[in-house]
Amino acid sequence: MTNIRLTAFKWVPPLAQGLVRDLRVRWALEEAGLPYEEKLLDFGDQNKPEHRAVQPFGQVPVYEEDGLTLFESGSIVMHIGEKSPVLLPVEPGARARVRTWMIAALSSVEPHVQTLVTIDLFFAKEEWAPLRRPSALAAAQTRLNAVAAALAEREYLEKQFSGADVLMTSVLRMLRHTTVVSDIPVLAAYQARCEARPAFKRALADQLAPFQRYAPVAA
Ligand SMILES: N[C@@H](CCC(=O)N[C@@H](CS)C(=O)NCC(=O)O)C(=O)O
Repeated sequence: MTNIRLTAFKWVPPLAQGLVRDLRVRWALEEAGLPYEEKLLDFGDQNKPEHRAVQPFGQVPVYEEDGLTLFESGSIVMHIGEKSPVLLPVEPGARARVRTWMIAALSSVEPHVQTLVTIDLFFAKEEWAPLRRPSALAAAQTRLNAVAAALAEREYLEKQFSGADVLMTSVLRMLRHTTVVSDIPVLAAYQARCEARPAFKRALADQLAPFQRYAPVAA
């Protein structure tokens, strides 16, 4: 019996498979050794009032635990971190630094990465896309080079693997349709190191499993 329930999508198109933000939460739960149940949303369910009541923007993930309901993947990973020193170290200074890198992943790096992803995956055919893309790419690269500089002398964002690496790696994964990460060897090695963790592999397999099960049948 588990008291944790994670809301995710039943199916998403291949371009989003392995990237949907419930993966961050699954990964954190696996690292913490916490079992959970899934609640899988059908297409359109995210806009129903019952889902909007728990996720105001009609998105996933949603995390439920003993009457506590959370949205925002970063907040959820921080909450799970409170239960596991693998995600949030015990020493107060290290704990604060991990939180700092978690926020950095989500507020200093992800927005630039998301801008590039949005142009490439959703607006590539727009007349303005070739004009906007170079500056979006440059902004993402500037932030990623700064992360690479921080990682030059160490394997993880803090001394040991933490929830900050869950979030930063998840952000780097969003660029899988480009060579932006592989062009920065320190970052590529860091992403590979984090993704080699058994907890990540289990989380990814668990996100992908329903997508196989519920894949639309071609007419
Ligand atoms: N800041 C939110 C973003 C959540 C988000 O963008 N979720 C996407 C899937 S990765 C979603 O549900 N998209 C469907 C929609 O926006 O309608 C978080 O980190 O939880």
